[in-house]
Amino acid sequence: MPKNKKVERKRFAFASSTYAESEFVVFGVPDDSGSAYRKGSRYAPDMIRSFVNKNEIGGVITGGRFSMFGPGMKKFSSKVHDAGNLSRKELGLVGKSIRNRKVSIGLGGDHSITADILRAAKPGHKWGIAYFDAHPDIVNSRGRYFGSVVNDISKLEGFDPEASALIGIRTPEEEEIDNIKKLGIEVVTPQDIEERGARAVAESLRHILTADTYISIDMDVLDPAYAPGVTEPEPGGISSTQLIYLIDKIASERTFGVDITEVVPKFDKEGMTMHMAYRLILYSISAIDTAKRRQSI
Ligand SMILES: [Mn+2]
Repeated sequence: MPKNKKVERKRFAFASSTYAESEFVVFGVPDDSGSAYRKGSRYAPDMIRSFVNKNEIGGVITGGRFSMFGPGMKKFSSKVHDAGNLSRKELGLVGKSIRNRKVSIGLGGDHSITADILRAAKPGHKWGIAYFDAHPDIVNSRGRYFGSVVNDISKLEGFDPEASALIGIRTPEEEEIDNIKKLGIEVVTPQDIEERGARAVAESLRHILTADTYISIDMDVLDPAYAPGVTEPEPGGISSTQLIYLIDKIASERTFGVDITEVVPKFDKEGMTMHMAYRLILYSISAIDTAKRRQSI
């Protein structure tokens, strides 16, 4: 353990850009007040930062730019800023950065922070979500907690359910099935991915996610074999390779934000869930960066 712990930086080693120059703004929301059962996701933002900063992460920093290899060994090079931790009330800063055309990368915290981020972001006239989760989070008998996120989002201005999808869903409640039908939102289960293959699923998702898109990842979308350190683990989830593949294929120049929620460090095994969360941050940046650059050529 380092002796002078107080000088440990609460930012990612790869986040080497100033806010003004940055293309991506990483921030934590250390708040799990919207969750139940196995609480502790409020520790995730700093624990993931510490884990990453103590381990070999690869990549090089030159001129405020961080470069490394993403999925499929594609090189990316991006300007990433870490804005530190924010309370739910301070998320206006994130909204401002999105309106300044920076991509926000949020780290929960429990999944209810996603609705708060989008409420602050005011993304505009038409936008959708790619929502990776074991649970549909579309309860409407109760609001503003980790089980009602999609229902809360559906009330925001400009949200288009037809340009949105719930991916990896496997343990709905009865009222959630009704709400999914009412909203008319696309659902892709792990069974669908098994049957159709990730490639076909990614292609159909690209036809659905045609508006500005926010990608939200509840780490329980993964099988507990890949991500044991979550609030509510559910067997029968997707693999880390499938998740990375899908993010890589659906992220586009229209992706305005990503978040990763529900990591609970105290239930993690050998840091594997935190390591995956960190990879997802960088691979999301890689995928969005690649899409934007393709667009600008
Ligand atoms: Mn969730």
